[in-house]
Amino acid sequence: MSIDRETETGSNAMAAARGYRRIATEEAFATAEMFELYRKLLAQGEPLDRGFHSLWGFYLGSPSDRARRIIERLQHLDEQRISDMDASGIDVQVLSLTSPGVQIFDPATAVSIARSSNDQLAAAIRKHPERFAGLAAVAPQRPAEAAKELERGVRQLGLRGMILNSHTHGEYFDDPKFWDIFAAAEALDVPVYLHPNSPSNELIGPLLQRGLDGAIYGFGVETGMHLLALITSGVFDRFPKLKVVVGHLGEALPFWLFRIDYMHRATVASGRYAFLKPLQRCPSEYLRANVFVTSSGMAWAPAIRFCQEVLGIDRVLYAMDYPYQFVTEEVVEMEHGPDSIEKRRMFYQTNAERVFGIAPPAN
Ligand code: 1DF
Ligand code: MN
Repeated sequence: MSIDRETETGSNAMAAARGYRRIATEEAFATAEMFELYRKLLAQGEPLDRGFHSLWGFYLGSPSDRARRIIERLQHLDEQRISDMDASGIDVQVLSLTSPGVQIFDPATAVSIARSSNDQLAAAIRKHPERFAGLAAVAPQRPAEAAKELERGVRQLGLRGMILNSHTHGEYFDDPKFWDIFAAAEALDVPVYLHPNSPSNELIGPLLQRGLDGAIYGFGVETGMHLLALITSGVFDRFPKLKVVVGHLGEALPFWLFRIDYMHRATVASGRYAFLKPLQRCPSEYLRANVFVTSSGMAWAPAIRFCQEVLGIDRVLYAMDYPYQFVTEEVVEMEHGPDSIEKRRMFYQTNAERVFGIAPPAN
């Protein structure tokens, strides 16, 4: 029996004893090829994107333990990653190309790196089909080609949806020029994971000055605003079956729902912005109908329970955010306390199986 088979059997046995698998849904990888291009962008004089330089200037330039461990782990798509999963009790990782993925590149480079990273991801999944699933990277710089690459990723490579890393050179997906991408996701019935990016050049100023542009808060400001902008743009009226997955417990939006509903209604009714159009439903209804949230980076039971209460128990999924927040003790956060095994199973396993179309284990 090979080492692979042994660890897969080990993970199956533990999941059976526990009563469910743990599926982690926002888990990052990178390719050597992409990092080489990131290094070239960083070496150019005037930064094209200040957030990119802040984030990747740190990870690819810092001698700190954190940066070096993360850069190494991002590039593991084989036994080393699986041994980290075994050590932390993760049965399945849903993998996606780390942020901003190809969205920082020129259009032609973005298209080509998206394809090759999807091929590399699919090869890793073929080798470890019980442990890995994946989301396609696409180049929004070319929306029609992004739609085609999603289709190839889903139909030919077996990927379970797509990842979009918030803004692309300051452009947001509420712009209808990108909506071919959403049309494709809806038609293929696969989810779009709206993952953070560093705030765009227009948003980042005061955050960067204070060292708050990263995952501590800037990511959430950028990505929560982006999700709200999608909702208010009417994208879910246009694509009512579109499913969007958002990490970090919905980038704070669940906590804001009451105020957003009230103020959206008041703002539209007063005609304050001609372009802010009435929607078929109130903003919170789209969050409950079209959005799923994951617990990436938010291993905190009160916040997770709040989301389960206001969004629904079927809309909150487990995620770790490996390797950026690889903390074994955090994995079992929702296994303390009074929740039933059925509720835990939904959080750790079955919601992810349903949203990402991941087959339950064979036996
Ligand atoms: C960080 C966090 C970086 C997350 C990420 O991708 C990321 C970080 C570059 O801590 O710098 O995906 N995260 O989702 O929280
Ligand atoms: Mn992440």
